[in-house]
Amino acid sequence: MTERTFSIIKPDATKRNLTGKINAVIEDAGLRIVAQKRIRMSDAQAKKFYEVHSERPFYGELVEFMTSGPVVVQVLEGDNAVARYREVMGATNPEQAAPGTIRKLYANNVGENSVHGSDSLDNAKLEIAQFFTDAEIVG
Ligand code: DAT
Ligand code: MG
Repeated sequence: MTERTFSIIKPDATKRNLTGKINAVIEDAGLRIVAQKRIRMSDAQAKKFYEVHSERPFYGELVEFMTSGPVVVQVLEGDNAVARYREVMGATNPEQAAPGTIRKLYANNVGENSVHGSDSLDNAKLEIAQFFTDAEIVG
């Protein structure tokens, strides 16, 4: 089934000029970038986006990291895009990520792990709506 998922290229990756390389992995995997913009996430945006992790010990560090530099927010479209992008990203901890995945290739560590991808179709819809209007998504 054709789906849309939400992606973020995180500050550790934009800082190392890896946006194009990561986009190449995404496109080579058969996912289409149907919306994309480079933004600086505000403290309020990052806190809201990661609210589900607010009780975790790394929440403060995570919000600080996500606001530490530019990010590229994206909408990806394709067959089973939510699960497919999770595969392409690799495990949260790059040490556990499979060869060829974005995190294996580029992540610094479990915190600075280069990319975000939605973990369910429902969350994808909510996350896309936090950063894009319908008119900004061109399929
Ligand atoms: P994912 O990004 O693979 O969906 P998650 O939703 O469990 O992983 O966590 C969200 C982000 O929080 C993750 O990409 C990086 C950070 N994070 C997760 N576990 C962490 C840990 N043990 N130490 C530091 N940061 C962590
Ligand atoms: Mg997650």
